[in-house]
Amino acid sequence: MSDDAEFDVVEAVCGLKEAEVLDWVGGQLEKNNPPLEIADALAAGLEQLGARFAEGTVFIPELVIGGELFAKAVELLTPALEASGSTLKKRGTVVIGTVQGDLHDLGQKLVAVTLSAAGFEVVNLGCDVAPQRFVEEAERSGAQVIGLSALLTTTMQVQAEIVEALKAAGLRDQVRVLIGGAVANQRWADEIGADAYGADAIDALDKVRVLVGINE
Ligand code: B12
Repeated sequence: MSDDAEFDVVEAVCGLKEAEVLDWVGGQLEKNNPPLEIADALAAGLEQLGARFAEGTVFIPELVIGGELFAKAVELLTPALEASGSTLKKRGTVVIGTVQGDLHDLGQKLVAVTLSAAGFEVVNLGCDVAPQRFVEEAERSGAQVIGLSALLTTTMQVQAEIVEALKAAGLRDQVRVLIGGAVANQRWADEIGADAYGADAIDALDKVRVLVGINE
């Protein structure tokens, strides 16, 4: 992606400079830069903000404002994200959500809009979603895939609970489980018996395609 050499978007996100960041997003869209690459650059800013939070140089209010800033930027990107994909809603259904106890929903929203743009029907349950809710929605919607997001070490265990809840409901053979979020990885997916792990929105789309058997 071409970039304005003089503008450091990571620093601007960390500095919570909303107007400048949103202007930059508008400029990137005008240059027809790929919306997911723009989102990645913004996410790198949030990651840096998170690192500063971990080392104690920024605090919760900054994380909240950073999250809101990211959400506004993604709103600006959404039309371009949607236009970049097919509009045929017949490739399959994905139920997605952030697991119980976890309020981080920015990443899963980005995954949801990417899947939707690529022609999947997406049921987004939001954040702090109880295991039973995923089970009920998988059954109701006849989804082929459920996507589970977790960003906290304390909530990743809920991903495992949901795999077990699907088994208990007799649905495990009908629905594939895709996990993601900052604390997830392939090893964790293997350990809890999930079908796949997706590192980011593009990877999530690739994995969903494989899970539903689309080869293109
Ligand atoms: C913004 C933010 C918040 C905001 C969230 C706002 C919101 N609406 O989401 C607020 C302020 C609410 C928040 C609160 C907290 N946070 Co916080 N937060 C962050 C921060 C800075 C950015 C997260 C983010 O949105 N990134 C941008 C998105 C695009 O990236 P992403 O979520 O990772 O998603 C991508 C991939 O992971 C993947 N993906 C995501 N979901 C899914 C799902 C599927 C199915 C797939 C395939 C892929 C996938 O694709 C996405 C796109 O690329 C992170 C730092 C970090 N490095 O992650 C800390 C971080 C996650 N938070 C942290 C903590 C500790 C907290 C709090 C406990 C703080 C506190 N003491 O209260 C609370 C917990 C609240 C709760 N119960 O959930 C820690 C977690 C540490 C840990 N390992 O447990 C982090 C890592 C910060 C840090 N370095 O310490 N936080």
